[in-house]
Amino acid sequence: MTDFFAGIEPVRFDPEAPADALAYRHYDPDEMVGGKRLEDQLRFAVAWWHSFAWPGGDPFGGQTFERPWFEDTIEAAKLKADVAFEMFGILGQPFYCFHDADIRPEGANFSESQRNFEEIVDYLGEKMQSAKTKLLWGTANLFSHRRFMAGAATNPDPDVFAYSAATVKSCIDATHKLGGQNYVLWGGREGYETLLNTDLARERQQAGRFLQMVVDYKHKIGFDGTILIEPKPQEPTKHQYDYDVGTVYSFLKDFGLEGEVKMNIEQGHAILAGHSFEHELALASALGILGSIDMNRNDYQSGWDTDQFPNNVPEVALAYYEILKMGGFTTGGTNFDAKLRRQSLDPMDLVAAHVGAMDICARGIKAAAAMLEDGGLETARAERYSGWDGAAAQEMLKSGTLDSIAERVVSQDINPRPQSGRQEILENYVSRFV
Ligand code: XUL
Ligand code: CO
Repeated sequence: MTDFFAGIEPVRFDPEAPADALAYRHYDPDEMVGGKRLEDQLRFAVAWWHSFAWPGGDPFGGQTFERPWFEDTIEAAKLKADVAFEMFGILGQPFYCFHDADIRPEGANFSESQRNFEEIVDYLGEKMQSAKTKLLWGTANLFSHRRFMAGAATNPDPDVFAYSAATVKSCIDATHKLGGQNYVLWGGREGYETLLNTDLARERQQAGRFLQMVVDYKHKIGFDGTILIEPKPQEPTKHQYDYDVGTVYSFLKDFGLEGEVKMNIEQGHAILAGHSFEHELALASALGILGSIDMNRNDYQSGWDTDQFPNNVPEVALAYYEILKMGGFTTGGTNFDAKLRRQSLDPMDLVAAHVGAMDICARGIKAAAAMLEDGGLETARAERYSGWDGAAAQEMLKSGTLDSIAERVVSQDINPRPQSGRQEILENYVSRFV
């Protein structure tokens, strides 16, 4: 036991807890919601990087957090793992996620980094034997080290492509070994700062080949988790190739991977792309590629990826509505890719942030389940499109031609009568649940 969380007890569901007590007031893991236990429906995960590796910097200042494991040594990495699993014990959430660089010290070369990584992966494996926490996904950090400054798979230098391929291989191996349920690729620097020095067509080809290699390797080693791409339009690069769900889908089609790869959709990234979270979820669901979510929001004033814990029930409810509508998560879950504000120095801040976020998600998904069960939105949608249920409309869609349709418009004097979209009525409806 470390003393990092000294005095903080495991958090329990207690809707009657005193106002200043740390408790889940809405998240009861055993409550049945939408036909499943809430824990199995939400599938919460803690992100290693923000919670245990991030030092609290911003563009104007460096580290604000002082953590006893902030050293690049194996001993410190093990201490960090001890503290992480202590927090998992306090929160009781079922999953966690990591990048290679979050958990191991960087070595002098690839082989040394790999040895460090393997040692810590084994350490995590041992800890997981006595903890209930499982691995939702692993991923490779191909964006922090300076070698990746011009991209990983899309780098102009083939040696960086090779180094990245070796790194991803080792991260898939580790994810497989730890029983991870997904493997995520977020192309943090797979994009460009300026087109003046960029061969966009070539970089896109490299990214496609890289992803084909990832999928081939997954099958080769028998990893049956889901490969997920996490779209983001920009930051850190000015333009990122995995811009949004629609862009990534056309990329997958281009490289024959649409049946192999799904999406990990992050709330804040959707907003950066000029969409709502529910738009990205609804589109991915319609395309059959909705896999998992990163449930962290941006500050709407700063317009940047501030990775804040969720705190807005109506937003969260509309997101879970799309997830429940598709039948819920399979291998995916709700990862808090969220960091504290840099003044939130105390261990208690870290625990309270997750507890609050889990409660917000519980409220959101319960509202979503109630809306889905009530069926008001689906009935309204069905009514709005009911004209398409008729045989003539279906026939037109299937085998109509512009000239045959034009003939019918004239012969039947088709003269459309505009109908109300009933937006305010539907907004009032949603407000009753959230
Ligand atoms: C960055 C981001 C990443 C990915 C994993 O914006 O979301 O943390 O989730 O690499
Ligand atoms: Co993310």
